[in-house]
Amino acid sequence: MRALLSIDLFCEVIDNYGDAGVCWRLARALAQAGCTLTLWIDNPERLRRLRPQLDPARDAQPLDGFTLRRWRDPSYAGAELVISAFGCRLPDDYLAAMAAQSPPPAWINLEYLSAEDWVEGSHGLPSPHPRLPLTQHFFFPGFTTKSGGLVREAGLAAAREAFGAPQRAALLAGLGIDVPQGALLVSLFCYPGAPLPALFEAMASGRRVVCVVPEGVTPLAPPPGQSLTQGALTLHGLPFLEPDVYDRLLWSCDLNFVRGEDSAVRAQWARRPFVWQLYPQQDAAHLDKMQAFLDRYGEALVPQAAAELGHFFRAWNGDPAAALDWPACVALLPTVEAHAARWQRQLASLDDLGSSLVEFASKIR
Ligand code: TRH
Repeated sequence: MRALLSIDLFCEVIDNYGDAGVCWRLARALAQAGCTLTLWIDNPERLRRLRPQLDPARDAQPLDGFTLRRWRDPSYAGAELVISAFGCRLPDDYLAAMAAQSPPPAWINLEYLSAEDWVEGSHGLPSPHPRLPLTQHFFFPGFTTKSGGLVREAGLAAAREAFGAPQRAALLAGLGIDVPQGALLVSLFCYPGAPLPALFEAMASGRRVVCVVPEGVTPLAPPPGQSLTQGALTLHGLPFLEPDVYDRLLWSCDLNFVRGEDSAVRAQWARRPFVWQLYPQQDAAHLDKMQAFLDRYGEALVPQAAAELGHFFRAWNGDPAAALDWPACVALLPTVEAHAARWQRQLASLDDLGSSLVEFASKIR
């Protein structure tokens, strides 16, 4: 990372855990890299699901190397980089104070993750403020050198490398997960619209599967600590895990169903096969986003495997033209597993999002 910066990062929680999760993860990575960072979040209660040690009643507190503040009348205190996550609007007096600074801070709008081609043309584009002498720049995470890359904190690769069979066994024992010989271990994190009954029915009549489901994902799964077996399928309820534990669960599974943005990125760092349910959008726009990702992800797969994986993704994401073929998905796993490791290496060769942000901010300031 080029230069150490002071950073204000603003996060407005819209729904679910992704807004808070992405911002927390980025804040932690930038703090690890030596930046002095304040994360202003309007809903610290939501972040508490991920970081149970935080106290939402406090206006300011240290967390994971940065300062967490409730977003309430923020005052600009000279940060060199200001990041508005996902287009959130900064208060006028805060903007006026930014504009009064000489030179003004670099100001970045951190956008949602997408593999679509237009991202490369929009990444880094300036957007002058209509009244103030300030310019905001659009910054896109992504999968290519023409984007900002993905959050990859220091130590992730080493931790993943050091996680072998004994660590996996200890993790699963600690979570009360029993995987019989020859069974597939699958983690499930999805939106309510996912075709779960069809998936569970297919799993129940195929190869033995242990499907672990964090609390709050679906009422079809048993509560944390309990299991339910039907045919070849055992559903096992888990608590909502702390992010670093969730990572290790992703590293441990034969297949991970993930959703939204942040869990999908973690599944890619996990080097394991995954199925991604995108955040549902109006007019099925998420299907275009999904296809754009599949086009990139599937480039180095043999065409038939890429087509079959694409078919399963489409069915899982609600494309009525695709049927959910679980046996085909299981048959693909060895091929996709080898591919997932190649894909992870490709992503790891890109600059990570935190480094790209700091580099970009140093250039535009
Ligand atoms: O919760 P999400 O659906 O968040 C979504 C998306 O970010 C979406 O793009 C955005 O528009 C919307 O929010 C507002 O899914 P996501 O992004 O995977 O975030 C979940 C976070 O929760 C992620 O940081 C992983 C974490 N997690 C845990 O830490 N422990 C767990 O047990 C589980 C299941 C998830």
